[in-house]
Amino acid sequence: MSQKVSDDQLVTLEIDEAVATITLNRPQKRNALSLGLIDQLQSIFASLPASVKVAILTGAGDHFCAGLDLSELTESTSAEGIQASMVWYEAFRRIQFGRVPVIAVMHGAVVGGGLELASTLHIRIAEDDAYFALPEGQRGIFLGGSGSVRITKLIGFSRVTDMMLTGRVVSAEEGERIGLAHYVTPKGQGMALARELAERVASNAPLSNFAILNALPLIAEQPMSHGLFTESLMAAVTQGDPEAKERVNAFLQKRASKVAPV
Ligand code: 1HE
Repeated sequence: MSQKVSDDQLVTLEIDEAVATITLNRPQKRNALSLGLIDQLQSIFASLPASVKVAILTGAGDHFCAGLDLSELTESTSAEGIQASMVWYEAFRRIQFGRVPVIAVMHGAVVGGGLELASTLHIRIAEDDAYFALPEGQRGIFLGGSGSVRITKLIGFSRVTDMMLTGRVVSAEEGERIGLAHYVTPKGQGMALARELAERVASNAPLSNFAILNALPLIAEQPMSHGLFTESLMAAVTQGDPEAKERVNAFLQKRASKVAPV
């Protein structure tokens, strides 16, 4: 589906049946995340029609995202900095704990706040020219878009410490190995894989996808006894749904696909 994009559209949206493709659209600034862009991103996620079951998020141009728009820091006070972080946190919370699973297709720079955004998303595909870095130390600042919580959950605080202290750049391949990406594809093939995965995600029962997005991260933070109790409740809710009954019967009656080896 083609569309006309105006200059003030910092994020674009295309919908093809159940799949929304959302694109950071500020390539001249390497998709740097200004507060205006974060605001548009949040609005787009909030306004997705019910027909959309999965989203793909990517960046226009040669890079996924160059992180925080550093031009916003030149005049800002510490108090304004805290407020800006709160805006990012709220936008990212709504994306991570939303209705719609989001698949990232990353290429070029995925740095600073761009990696914080990526770590908020549910499935991450890196094209083989993608690279990850946390140059906050070099800029004299600190993670401020949830990275010290979300990125450390993905790769551990020790690796984040190394990346931040040394400015180390992590390749797509290493990123996949340590957990920054789930998949690596050759350059230009990330969207094709994302569409294939999106179809699979969209074919799940909506209640299962809800549980994966909302219960799984909460359970991961709970002590074992609480986690197991929460899991049992979520399992019971999903199992009791008519859609689960139909899907289980379909398998038992040999109407559903089997799990096949790769
Ligand atoms: C920017 C930004 C930005 C580019 N904020 N304007 N992030 C960083 O420290 C990464 C900074 N960016 C870079 O290292 C490079 O720009 C890239 C490796 C991403 C891309 O390089 P390149 O050669 O393709 O582009 P460029 O020539 O460096 O940039 C093109 C333009 O984008 C240029 O502006 P112009 O007016 O001279 O054309 C750049 O100034 C501009 N630009 N990146 C503002 N980030 C919530 S806390 C999170 C904290 C962080 O994210 S810290 C990490 C910030």
